[in-house]
Amino acid sequence: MQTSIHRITWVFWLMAVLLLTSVWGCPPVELTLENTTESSTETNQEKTTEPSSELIAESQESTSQEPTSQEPTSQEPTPQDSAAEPSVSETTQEASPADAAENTPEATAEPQPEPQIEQQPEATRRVLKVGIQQALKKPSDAAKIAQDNDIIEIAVGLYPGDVAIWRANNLTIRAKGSSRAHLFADGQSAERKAIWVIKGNNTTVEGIEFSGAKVADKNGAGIRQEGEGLTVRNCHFHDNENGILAGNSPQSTILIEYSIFERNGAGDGQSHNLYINGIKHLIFQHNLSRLAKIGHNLKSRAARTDILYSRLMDESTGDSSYIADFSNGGVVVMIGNVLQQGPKAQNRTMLSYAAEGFKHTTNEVFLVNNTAVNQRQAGGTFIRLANAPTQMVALNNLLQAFGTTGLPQAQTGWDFRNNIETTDAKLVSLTNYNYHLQTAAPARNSGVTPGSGAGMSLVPQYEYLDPAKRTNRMTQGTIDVGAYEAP
Ligand SMILES: [Ca+2]
Repeated sequence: MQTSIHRITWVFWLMAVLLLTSVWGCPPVELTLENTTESSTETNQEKTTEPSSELIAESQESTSQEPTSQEPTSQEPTPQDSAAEPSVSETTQEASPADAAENTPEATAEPQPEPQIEQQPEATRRVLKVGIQQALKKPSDAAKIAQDNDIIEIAVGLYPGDVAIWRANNLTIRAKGSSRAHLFADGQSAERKAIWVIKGNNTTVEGIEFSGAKVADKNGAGIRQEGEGLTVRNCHFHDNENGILAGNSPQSTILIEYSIFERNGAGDGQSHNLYINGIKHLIFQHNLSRLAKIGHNLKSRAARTDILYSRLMDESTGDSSYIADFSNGGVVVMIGNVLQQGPKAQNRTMLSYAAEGFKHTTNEVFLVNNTAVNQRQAGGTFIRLANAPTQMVALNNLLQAFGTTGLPQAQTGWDFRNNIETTDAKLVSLTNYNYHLQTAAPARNSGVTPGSGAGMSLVPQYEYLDPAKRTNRMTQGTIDVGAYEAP
């Protein structure tokens, strides 16, 4: 008797709940479950229908045929951000570890070519916490349920064998804690491509260490970027087949700053510390890229590539092919970098331009206040122009030990001034790669004030500060030649 009364009561309450649910809609918890299910279904479908390495592949690496056009570009709708919200460049100033000691760089009114990826104010964004203390134990747990505009905070520590596909837009994925969260591939990969495959647009990744990515086609990457728009800040990519591998995406801007790339490369010459395919704009600033294995320390097929205030070096043991390769030409801006070609470099060329022919409408080169040292005994060429750009500007570059193969012969209309090519630039230390100037260095006060080009001021604002930081460049009399102003 009591049992059947309980049953009737229970049925009554169940009906009441069903009625309320149909009036007011599903409770939030069911939404989450739905998304999770949908997301994992997608994953499975993709895994079965998408070939593991549809893109890029460097099979065409050294040929002049059109490479890499089959990468699907991002088709996601544009995110619905409000125009009034803070841009990523503002966030940059807050988040960078190097900025605390700086004066305000904005005072120089430089049109820094940074991407304007707009994000919602942080307070309005959902935060997913990841870590052994949390419900979400691993980054991949968060990736399965992440929705547009989420912030994913990953407790620092080691996450071996955890790989993920990020599909939502406007994600900020960052380490929580005083060091980096380390994602060691440990034999695993997402879609047989990478530790993280990023398919969403406008993703920001901060404070993550990626290592050990290896896959069957030897293009295993720390990050495989397939969406449109990416910011990578304060990350470390090492001992992968590629640090970052980005597919063709003609409207995409990628900003990489305060990050370290080392010992990436499968050793086949077709995988690199970082390999950016046909995007709109790559901005690589305040980074360290060293010891790429047989491949390049940086390879870009972007319509425009800015390499600013960074250190790219083979050092004594590195056997990279090029320090930087701009295979399809485009606009290249290099300001304030320290570059070194080591004794074990595979190729005599340090910078290679348009070796696979032009692919973009504007092809111009701007080299300003860089310091480059060749230590390859068999000789080194500072820059090889396989196809000549329509405009080239080379000002205040300091080149040591390139012999007769430093800068190329300037063509009519090109602007080559105040470059110093010497066997001994009197740098502070070659063995420690400290390219500041000695007191007697001829580069002191020997420069010319750079004007503007590529839509920006070419005047150097910063200096590279080891490792992967920056400091303001002082003004001290006439501008010095090279990447550092002497006090
Ligand atoms: Ca000076």
